[in-house]
Amino acid sequence: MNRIFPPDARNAPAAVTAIFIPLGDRSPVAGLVPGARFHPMAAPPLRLLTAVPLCDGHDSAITTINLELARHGIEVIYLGYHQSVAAIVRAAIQEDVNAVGLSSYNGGHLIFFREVVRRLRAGGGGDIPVFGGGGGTITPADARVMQRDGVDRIFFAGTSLDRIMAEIKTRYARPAKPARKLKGDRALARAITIAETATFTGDTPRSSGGAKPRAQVVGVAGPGGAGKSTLIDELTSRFLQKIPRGRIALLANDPSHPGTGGAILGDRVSAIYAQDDRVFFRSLATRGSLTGLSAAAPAAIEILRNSGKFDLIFVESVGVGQESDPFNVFHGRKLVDTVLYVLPPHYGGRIQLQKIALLNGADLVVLNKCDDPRAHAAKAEIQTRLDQNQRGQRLHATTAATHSDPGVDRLFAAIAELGGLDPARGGEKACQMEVSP
Ligand code: B12
Ligand SMILES: Nc1nc2c(ncn2[C@@H]2O[C@H](COP(=O)(O)OP(=O)(O)OP(=O)(O)O)[C@@H](O)[C@H]2O)c(=O)[nH]1
Ligand SMILES: [Mg+2]
Repeated sequence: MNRIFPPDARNAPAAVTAIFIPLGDRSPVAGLVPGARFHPMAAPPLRLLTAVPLCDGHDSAITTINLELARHGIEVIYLGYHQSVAAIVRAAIQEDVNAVGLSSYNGGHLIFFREVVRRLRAGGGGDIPVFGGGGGTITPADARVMQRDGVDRIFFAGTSLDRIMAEIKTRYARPAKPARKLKGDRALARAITIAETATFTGDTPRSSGGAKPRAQVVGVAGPGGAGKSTLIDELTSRFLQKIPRGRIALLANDPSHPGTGGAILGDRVSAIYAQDDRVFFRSLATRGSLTGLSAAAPAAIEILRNSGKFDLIFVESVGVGQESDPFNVFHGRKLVDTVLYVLPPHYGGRIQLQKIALLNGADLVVLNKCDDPRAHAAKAEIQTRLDQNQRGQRLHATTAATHSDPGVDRLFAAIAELGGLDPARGGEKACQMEVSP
């Protein structure tokens, strides 16, 4: 069965592309945010979560707002439309955002916003302000009721984008302080925020110390659009099926815009299986790091590993180039236990394959998009390239766009075997799966 994507999954890449389009004097090139630069900066960028509630397909307003936020140097984690209260609250807590912005046109705003505030409070995120808008569907009288229910701010029809941006920047800019009272995923999320801030301001992030590490960390790299996020999501579904009592963490790196410093962190949009409390998903913007990972990724990996809460951790790099080595395979200490390199069938030809350094260093190599007619020839070409390495690397062929692809099953089995995923902790079948095709 083909994967059923939230329809907005198609919008996320478009939105990312759109922030690169020159728009006259509003273009990043023309300096929409004068003086925006990555280093040094007094404060790290604001991180906001945005979404549209359940039973609401009006996403054109939030798309406009998202792009404007990114142009103003803000990092936006966009969840998409038709989102439940539970999904919004889980994401807000795991992403440790400065605030949650909702765009609601379905008429259910009084109840929906109140429920988000209530569940945030119940889940340890009561300090995360909730704001939003819905054009003329939210009246000033409604807004007064909503504010009494704990909603921070409603922006009405006719408010200029400049005013909205200025207000968001002043209202929600607050430094993330270490908070000892935080518990569970919020405490973990805050530790990552602190490490991210420390890296950004040039301080050395503190090691989290803590419990005995047991997680297997798998770094996933590959060119932009190869299907890394989709594949990780399908592997997450295998984990949830095979290891019923385990937990999995996903650390998704996405690029910051070099001109504005803003970002639309879109990997979460295609993470269908992250809607489960056994999945911890955290997005990181690269904030000027050109390695393929945020400079805070090593600290974040250490925090997740040392938390002792996870059996498996996937770290997704941004789309990487031929010489990239995001997980430090060739120099110094490898950042992850296993490196998985994903290629689509349209990589070029033999010469391009020769140039991809990570094909020498990867533990697992995947040809994804095997539903593409070019995959047949690509399989033979890549396997020949791997044979030349004389490391016994075997190529995995997957079609991550389908829900029950046997290639993904085999890949998960290989990962489970490499990481010694313990079936006793959760699944009698976990390590009995077939490893070879
Ligand atoms: C565009 C539109 C559509 C488009 C949506 C396209 C899309 N992908 O979003 C289409 C044509 C598809 C559509 C369909 C429908 N629509 Co319609 N739609 C509108 C319309 C004309 C504009 C909404 C809009 O995007 N405005 C642009 C934004 C940028 O401006 P704004 O709304 O003034 O918002 C301001 C602030 O509130 C703020 N803001 C808004 N959100 C947020 C969020 C954050 C975080 C922040 C900071 C600020 C902010 O930004 C703006 C700044 O000035 C409104 C009517 C109207 N004039 O509002 C109806 C309207 C919302 N639609 C309506 C209806 C009924 C429908 C349909 C059910 C119609 C039908 N029978 O099929 C469907 C449902 C679609 C669905 N699946 O949910 C009704 C809703 C009635 C209600 N809730 O009581 C409205 C009000 C029209 C009406 N008067 O009847 N719609
Ligand atoms: N045909 C086909 N499309 C796929 C497959 N896997 C993923 N896709 C599609 O490829 C596009 C990119 O997928 P992503 O998973 O976002 O790719 P990515 O490598 O994470 O992209 P970046 O994070 O932007 O580098 C999406 O439209 C997916 O639906 C596949 O096996 N076959
Ligand atoms: Mg991705």
